[in-house]
Amino acid sequence: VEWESLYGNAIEKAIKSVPKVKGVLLGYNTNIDAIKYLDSRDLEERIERAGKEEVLRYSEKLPEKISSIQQLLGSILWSVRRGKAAELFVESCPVRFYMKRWGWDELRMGGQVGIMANLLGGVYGVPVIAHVPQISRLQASLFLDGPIYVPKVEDGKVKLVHPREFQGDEESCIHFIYEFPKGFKVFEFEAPRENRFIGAADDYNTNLFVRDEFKETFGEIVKNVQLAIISGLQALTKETYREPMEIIKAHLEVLNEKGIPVHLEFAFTPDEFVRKEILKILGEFYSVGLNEVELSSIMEVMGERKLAEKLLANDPVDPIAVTEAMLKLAKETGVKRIHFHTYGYYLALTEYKGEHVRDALLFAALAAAAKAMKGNITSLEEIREALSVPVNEKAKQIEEALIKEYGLENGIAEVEGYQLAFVPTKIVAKPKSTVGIGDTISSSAFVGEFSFT
Ligand code: 8BR
Repeated sequence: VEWESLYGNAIEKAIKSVPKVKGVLLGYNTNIDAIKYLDSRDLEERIERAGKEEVLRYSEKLPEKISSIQQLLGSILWSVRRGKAAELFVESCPVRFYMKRWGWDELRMGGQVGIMANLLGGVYGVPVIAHVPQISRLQASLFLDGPIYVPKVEDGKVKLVHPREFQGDEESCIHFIYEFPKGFKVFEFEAPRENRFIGAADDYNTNLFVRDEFKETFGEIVKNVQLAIISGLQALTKETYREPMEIIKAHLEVLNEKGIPVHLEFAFTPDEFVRKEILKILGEFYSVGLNEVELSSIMEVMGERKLAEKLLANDPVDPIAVTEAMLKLAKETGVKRIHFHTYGYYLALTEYKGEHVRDALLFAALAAAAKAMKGNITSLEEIREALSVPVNEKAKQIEEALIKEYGLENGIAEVEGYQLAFVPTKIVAKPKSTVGIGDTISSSAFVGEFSFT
């Protein structure tokens, strides 16, 4: 297959069609990411001051949540010692204040809704209506210019305004991200690889708080959109899922009644119980986006142990196992479109047929490569530059396997009545950043595909 020429066509098509999409609803998670690059001397001094013995204890075993400075510093040290990522809720206000005073080196838009709003609205020029649980000045300042809106209710009427125009004096939901490089030294410890610890000073996204505007005037708000993307369910637990799940179901009902396709961006959901609950409502969604870890975690709660293991056993991920898992998921839930992405290739299993599905994946792969290259994309046209990134060599064996198993042709096959679309991706050798690439891939493919029909 001439992938390069298919790539060229896909981006030209996207530049023409994507800006014509009339509106996308984005729910529910938006926060502020505050990134702090750790300094060993500073961290050691803080640990000494807080009491080394107690801090070291928490670096052996993570607390469930953070209620003291010793727990905060111990949890950071836990991550450093293992080179592992971890995220904990910061419950205590004095600890939140301590973190704020400690400061940050960089502020970034966080939460899938925030990231997608800036990409779709700020970069692609597609009007978006975003759910922003708390609109503080800091939060509002992280939204790009462009057709990005939040609903504001005045005298019982909904108006759509840019988050900065909302002039909310609400809380800041800050996720403090403490980053360290490989070899980072604290006392006698040394980080085996680079990673981060996240302390979430955020009472809203962690429980999937839904604003009154969205509860009371949802029918009104969705009059302005053709598509919807939902995310943020990953934060829920067995204890907190009940109320938000009811709200989501009600929203899905309204969206489905109006014939608005809804995509679920499935991020890794640690609580197995919640994963099962999500599985129960997946059929109400038109589409779902996930990676290999997420697909494997779903197979696990579906009782497909072997398949779950297979999905994580090979690098690159075995595409036959992925297809089997997607078929199981589609048949079990009735979801019409499953978009799988992994390092090196993407697959889409759809109930319907057409090359536009594959072309949207190609557009998404270019957007991902452009983002990896630049850290941030500033225009749809700029994505063209990613055409220069070579197509992943390792994807050849993946394509071969799919040709042999399913008779794939030009990246498309028919499998048990579904269409399977495959694309090899472009991999940037030295990425500037990989934060938010998954969200870029999923939202670009979903909105792109819709614009191509
Ligand atoms: P998740 O965080 O949802 O797994 O999304 C990350 C995705 O980013 C991967 O599936 C992979 O396709 C893509 N990606 C990564 Br990671 N590094 C990349 C790179 N250097 N160039 C292009 N895509 C990349």
